[in-house]
Amino acid sequence: MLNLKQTTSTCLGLVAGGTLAFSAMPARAFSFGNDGILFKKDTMVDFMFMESHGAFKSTLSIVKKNTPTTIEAVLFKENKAAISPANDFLGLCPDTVTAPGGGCQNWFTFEGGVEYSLLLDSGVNKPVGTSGMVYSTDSLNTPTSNQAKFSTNPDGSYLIDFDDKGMGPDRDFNDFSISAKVKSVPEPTALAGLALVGGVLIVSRLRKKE
Ligand SMILES: [Ca+2]
Ligand SMILES: [Ca+2]
Ligand SMILES: [Ca+2]
Repeated sequence: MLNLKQTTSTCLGLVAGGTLAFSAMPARAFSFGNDGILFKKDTMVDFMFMESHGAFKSTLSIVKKNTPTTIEAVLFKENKAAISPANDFLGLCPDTVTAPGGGCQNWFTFEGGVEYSLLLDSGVNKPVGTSGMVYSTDSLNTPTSNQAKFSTNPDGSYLIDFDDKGMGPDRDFNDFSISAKVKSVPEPTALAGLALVGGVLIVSRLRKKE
C-alpha cells in the first residue's frame, strides 16, 4: 500500500508538472515569421537552400532587428546571378548558390530574447537607386511590406519564399527559397503527450493494485 502511494504521488507530481508547463506556455512558444524571429532561449535553426528564380546576384543573411544593416551571419550566397535566364533565372546549389563554407546547408544559433530577421540583399535594385534589401520581418521593409512567405512543411519545418522587389514588386515569391528547421525547442504537443502518458500510467497502476 505504501508502495502504491509513493508511485501514485510521483506520477501525480509528474502530471501536475507537465500540465503546469503546458498551461503556462503561450499559444506559440516562439516567433518565426513576418512578425519577427524571436526565441525565449538560445535556439539552433538548420537552414537548407532550395532554389532561386531572380535575375540579381543575391545574398541571404541574418540580422538583429535593432541593427538591420549589420550582418550577423551569411546563410547562402549566389556566386553567380543565375544558371541562365531560362526558367526565371533558375539558381541551384551548388551550381550557383552555396553557404559561405560551401555546401547547401547552414545553421545559426539565435540568442534567446533577441529579435532577428532574415535579410535578402540583391545589391542595386530597380529602379536604380532603390534599396535591393528586403527583410522577412514586414516592419523592417521601407515602406512596410510583405517580402517573404512562411509556410509549414508536413515535417514541421518552414519553407520561406522571398520576393526581392526587383523589376518592381511582381510578388512572385520565388526569387530566393530556403527551408528552416527549428531545433531544441520543446513542442507543446510533446508536453501534452508527457502529461497523457503520466495519466495513463496512474490509471494502469491503480487498476493493477485493485
Ligand atoms: Ca539570382
Ligand atoms: Ca520578384
Ligand atoms: Ca522571380
